[in-house]
Amino acid sequence: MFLTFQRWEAASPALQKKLKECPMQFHIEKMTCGGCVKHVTQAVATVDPSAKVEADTVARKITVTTTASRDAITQALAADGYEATAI
Ligand SMILES: [Cu+2]
Repeated sequence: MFLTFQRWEAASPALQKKLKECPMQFHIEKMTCGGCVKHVTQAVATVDPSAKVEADTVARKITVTTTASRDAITQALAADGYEATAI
């Protein structure tokens, strides 16, 4: 019983980190090619270097999995010339 509890405690911080990493989607009108995706990914990395970015240039959408806030991501993208709308 005690051992089980200890194991749960050990797993708990990792689980909490995972829960705080939220996927969020943005529409970026100007993101039309791989070059744009590179810029967008770099802009997101300035806020959270471990963020995951999945881009769809056809739908002009990105999915960002990050611990950063939606506002921080939007601001970083705007600063790089890519106006992003949270969807
Ligand atoms: Cu481009």
